[in-house]
Amino acid sequence: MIVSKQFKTIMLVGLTMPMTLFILGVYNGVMQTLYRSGVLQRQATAGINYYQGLTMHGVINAIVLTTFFAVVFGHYTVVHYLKKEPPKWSYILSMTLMVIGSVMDLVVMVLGKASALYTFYAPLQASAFFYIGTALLIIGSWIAFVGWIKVWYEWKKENPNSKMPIAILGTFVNFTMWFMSSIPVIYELVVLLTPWAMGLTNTVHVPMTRTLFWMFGHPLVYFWILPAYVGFYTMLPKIAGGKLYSGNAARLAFLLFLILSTPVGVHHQFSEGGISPSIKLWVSILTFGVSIPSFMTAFTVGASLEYAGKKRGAKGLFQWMEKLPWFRADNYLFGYFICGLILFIFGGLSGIVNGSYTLNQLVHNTGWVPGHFHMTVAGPSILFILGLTLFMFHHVSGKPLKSKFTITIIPYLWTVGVALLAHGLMAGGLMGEPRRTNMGLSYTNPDSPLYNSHWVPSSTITMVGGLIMGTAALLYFICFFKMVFSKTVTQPTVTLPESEELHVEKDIPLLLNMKPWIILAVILIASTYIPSFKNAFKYGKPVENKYHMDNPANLIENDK
Ligand code: HAS
Ligand code: CU
Repeated sequence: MIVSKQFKTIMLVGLTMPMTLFILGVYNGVMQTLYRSGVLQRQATAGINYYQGLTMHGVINAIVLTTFFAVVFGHYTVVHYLKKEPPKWSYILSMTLMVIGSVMDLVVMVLGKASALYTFYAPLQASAFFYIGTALLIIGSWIAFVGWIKVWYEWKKENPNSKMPIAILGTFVNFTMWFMSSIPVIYELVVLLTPWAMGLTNTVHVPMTRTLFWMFGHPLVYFWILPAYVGFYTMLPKIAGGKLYSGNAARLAFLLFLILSTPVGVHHQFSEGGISPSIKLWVSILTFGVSIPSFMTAFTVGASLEYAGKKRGAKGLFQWMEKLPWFRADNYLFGYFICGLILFIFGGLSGIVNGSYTLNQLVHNTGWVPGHFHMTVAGPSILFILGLTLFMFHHVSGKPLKSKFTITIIPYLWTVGVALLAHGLMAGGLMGEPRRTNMGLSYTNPDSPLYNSHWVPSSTITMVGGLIMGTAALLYFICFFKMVFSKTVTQPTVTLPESEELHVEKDIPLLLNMKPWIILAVILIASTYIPSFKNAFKYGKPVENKYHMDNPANLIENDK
């Protein structure tokens, strides 16, 4: 479909701006691995200190880039499937708020006034600009969703007998979950943290801010990955040369995410004393529950790929894997999808280790956790973002994609990097290596009394992985910006590969109506969060708190 000039401009801003910031995000990621392995034995490099860099790495890569992408991909999917642009006011206002919010975040992070990490709960404190900026970014993304809902109702009126396309269901599930789960974080940002950072209140309720953050923080990770799931179900079977094995299974998987994503946030707080063991047990069970839609995805997408391989003449149990379109420059997207899926097998399994209440005690706050999440968010999520950013920019701008060979090998190179990085982090983590620590100042520095030789090989493997990821990213930036700075040659269009379904399946009314699932989601959220907040108030209270940025101890408590 041909799109308007304004829509094209907004889409191109939404793709280019976060990708430019991503350069800084990736740089700070590579620097992390140099600090941790002991290659760098100092507090800061080029005026950016360790925690400032770690905050930029997390905020830019995991909050800014992912939110922009989810919105832009949502616009693109809605236009492709519902054949209508969202209302102009919605996409312009949404993008304006998101850009203002991200610029605010960027400025204070660069000035070193917001080194509170991407999880930003108290007692670490950032500038009020950071909290307001982050709130604007999130609220901007809600406004895009309002525009899509309007388009959906118009489409439904014109097509009363058509089902909601799977890609639209996936996008709407994602943004409904995102809206519900970002209400607590907006409350945290605007009502608790901003006045505290401005000095309008003297106290802050630390467990409360942590619980509110994680009520958002877990659904946030699904917000990163569900756009990729939309791609795995609706695009990958076609790209691989096959068909989607089951449309109903895809719909059920998305709806299960809607009900199970938010109530499990407490699994990030298993080590917190203030939350009762019964809540933790319940959350551990629900966490196993939220793995089910991913296991279903492994089955449905795996079966779709097997069908594609067999259509190409594969025989036996495994030959279909060989017959898939690996390393094909005329089908470069395949690499971005399949590499993400392969990493996610290990990312998902390590997540289940984390979710097991007792095993969590072994791995919590060790390198294992970033090992896990680099195989999820730096795996399928980022690879999908990288692949689709090239694809969407190319179509919406009408500019040619150059360096097809390089674009094709980037995901494979990136995957080798992630595999090494995650292996190093997880192996080190199992030996107790801490996360979020500038180990070059201590544990991996032979001159320090804290030196621990066991963590040198693991952090060195992590660094090699980080350098390979950095190289893949550099190649990507060259290819992407080469396209950005080239001349427009075709009309701006919106088009997506669309997979057909393999079987004609009976319609199941429950899978075609989101309302009962939204009600069930609210009930499940209440089942964990009413008792969790009761606990937070029972065992915690607002405390006075003051910091020096370079000393994360409560100076007021220490003075007493
Ligand atoms: Fe997680 C911590 C549990 C999924 C991200 N997670 C994190 C953090 C992040 C994160 C960022 O329960 C750190 C937060 C922080 O800063 O402290 N996570 C889980 C579980 C899952 C899970 C049970 N996580 C994700 C995803 C993420 C992500 C997805 C980002 C996108 N996670 C935890 C827990 C913690 C945690 C605890 C807290 C740890 C702590 O103590 O701090 C599940 O959703 C995973 C289910 C996935 C599967 C895999 C299915 C496999 C598929 C691929 C199939 C492949 C095919 C290809 C078909 C069961 C779909 C075949 C073809 C060939 C050719 C081979
Ligand atoms: Cu989680």
